[in-house]
Amino acid sequence: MDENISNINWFPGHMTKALRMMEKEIKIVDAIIYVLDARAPFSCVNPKLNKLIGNKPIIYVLNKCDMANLEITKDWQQYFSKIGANCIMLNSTESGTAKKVENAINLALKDKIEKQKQKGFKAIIRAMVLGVPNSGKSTLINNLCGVSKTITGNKAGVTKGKQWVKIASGIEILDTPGTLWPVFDNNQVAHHLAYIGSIKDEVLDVPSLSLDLIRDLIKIDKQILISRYNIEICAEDEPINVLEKICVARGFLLKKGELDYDRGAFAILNDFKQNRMGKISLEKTSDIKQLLIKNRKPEYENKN
Ligand SMILES: Nc1nc2c(ncn2[C@@H]2O[C@H](COP(=O)(O)OP(=O)(O)O)[C@@H](O)[C@H]2O)c(=O)[nH]1
Ligand SMILES: [Mg+2]
Repeated sequence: MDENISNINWFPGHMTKALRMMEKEIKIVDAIIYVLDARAPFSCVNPKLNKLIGNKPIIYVLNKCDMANLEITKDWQQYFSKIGANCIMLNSTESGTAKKVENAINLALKDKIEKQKQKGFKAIIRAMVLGVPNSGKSTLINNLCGVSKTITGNKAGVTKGKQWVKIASGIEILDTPGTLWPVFDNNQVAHHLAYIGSIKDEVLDVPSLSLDLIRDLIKIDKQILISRYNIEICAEDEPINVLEKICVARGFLLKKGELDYDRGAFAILNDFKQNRMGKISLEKTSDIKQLLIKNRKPEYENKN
């Protein structure tokens, strides 16, 4: 798997184009809303965006917090506040909750708004929404608007063009297409991004990715798989044995009674994506040291 995933072309031309668009638009932006999937906040930070963001204030959103382990997400929020970063937990699909983001923007830009007021202007605040594909950027913006102005979908790369959206309180928001980065120097990051649906299935090796997911889930808590598939897992089981057990339990069989590994692999990855295994966090704050490798300091480490 490690070999495969580093050879995938997940950086198609439209992402280069998107980065160019973002480079241009970021000049007029006052703040960044950085949408992270709460299940894998570390992996969602794009190391290539550090330079682009510069010193603009960042509001980190731990989105999809309804899909992650609540205690672990709270730890992440604490971690961010300890390093002086703005961070909020959010379920963007719950209507009205994105007000928290609006409040955070107003707070982060308090001085600018005040200065504009003193000059007799009504401040217009512009914020750019960044995040890997499928992290919930468009859903968050829809929530802020109260209507479906942007297109959302549970598939990497649904947002393509440039879309400025005015939200009620004098804040304009730019949705951006999710961007990844050309080289993953950390395989764990690549795996996590694949599990959460940021990398299109079409470019992934689904069978071997499913074995990685099984291995990772057993590490977190083997009960997750035992309960979901009603199987037994013994200490000597390799991921492939677990996949076989899942195929048997689900009746994924081919004509001659052989196991349908492909179908089993697809089911596991899909079950995780659809949150059918419960609230699972792939990354804890205590894993940071393990996940950090040369040249991949998350940008929030550099803040303050
Ligand atoms: N459960 C849950 N689903 C979410 C949340 N935010 C987004 N989604 C779902 O995630 C998928 C991708 O969302 P989208 O906004 O298109 O992601 P984008 O690619 O970052 O713009 C959609 O199916 C959304 O309904 C959230 O906070 N909780
Ligand atoms: Mg989108």
